[in-house]
Amino acid sequence: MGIESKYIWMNGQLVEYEKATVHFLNTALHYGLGVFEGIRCYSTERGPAVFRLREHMERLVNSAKILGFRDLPYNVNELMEATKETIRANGFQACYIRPLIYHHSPNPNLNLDSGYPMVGIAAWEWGAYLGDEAMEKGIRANIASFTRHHVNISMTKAKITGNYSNSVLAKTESARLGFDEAIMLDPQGYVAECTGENLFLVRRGVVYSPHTAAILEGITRDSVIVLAKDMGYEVREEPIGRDQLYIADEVFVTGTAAELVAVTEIDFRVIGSGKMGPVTRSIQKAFHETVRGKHPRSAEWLDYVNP
Ligand code: PPE
Repeated sequence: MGIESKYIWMNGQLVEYEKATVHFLNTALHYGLGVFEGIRCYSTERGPAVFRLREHMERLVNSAKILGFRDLPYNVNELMEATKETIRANGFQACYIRPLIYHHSPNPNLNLDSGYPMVGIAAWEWGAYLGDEAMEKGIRANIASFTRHHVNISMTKAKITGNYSNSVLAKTESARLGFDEAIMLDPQGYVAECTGENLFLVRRGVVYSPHTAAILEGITRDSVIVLAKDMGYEVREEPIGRDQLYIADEVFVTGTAAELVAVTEIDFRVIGSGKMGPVTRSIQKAFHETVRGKHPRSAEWLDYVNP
């Protein structure tokens, strides 16, 4: 189960996997001038269904706007249709989808207006991002020695490819130290997010998450807040310090790739019972039901690939 597929959609056409290439002098490669999404398609009783496809494509278009692209060759509806076409062409029941709008310039320089946006959409069959065991057992995390982006240095609402060197610094450090994932603090020292996930803590039955000013507005995060409120939990979005994580009853992370995974240890401190807690478990269960078409919220959030 690698990242291979039969076809990648590129600029309006399905291209064979091996032929979906860009040139060495491409500006996206040299300057990190791309914006991307991570989306999941789940297998359901009504065939493959994409979770919150419109919201993901809206965020992609917003990322492009934040980076400074002024005219895109495709709108949200066209990008949604192209995504479903890519899944159908590859015959996937469940997959991860990676759209990318990348800059191309015949005359590379640091002015975005020297080039124009190109668009690709890939899909591949991808299992549990943090490992199969993590879904049940949870993960061990460290606080990264690298600071998350300042809101006026890199744009935190945009999934800009270049921004991810910050995540790569933290993730690599974390892995080399023997942890599963890194928690990143914002420039003021408050908890921001992980390298590719948002973060939640539970204390005395209340669910907390850092407010969105300095983090990516995760679509899984939003879904989890809705599901948690549906279940009657109080959810508070407010600044969180690292020591609040240490003494939380439960901590968990959310993301398209990672889905919903408990954090059972941070900086060598056991969180709560050291196992996935009851609140995390209940929300994880609701999330899994939702994405598989088995929850009252499914109808609103699933986009079926085969009409
Ligand atoms: N924060 C960051 C920095 C982030 O990259 C993601 C998604 C999230 C939060 C969660 O957002 P959402 O997926 O909308 O709930 N990270 C994507 C890329 C991971 C990667 O390794 O690449 C993802 O989960 O698809």
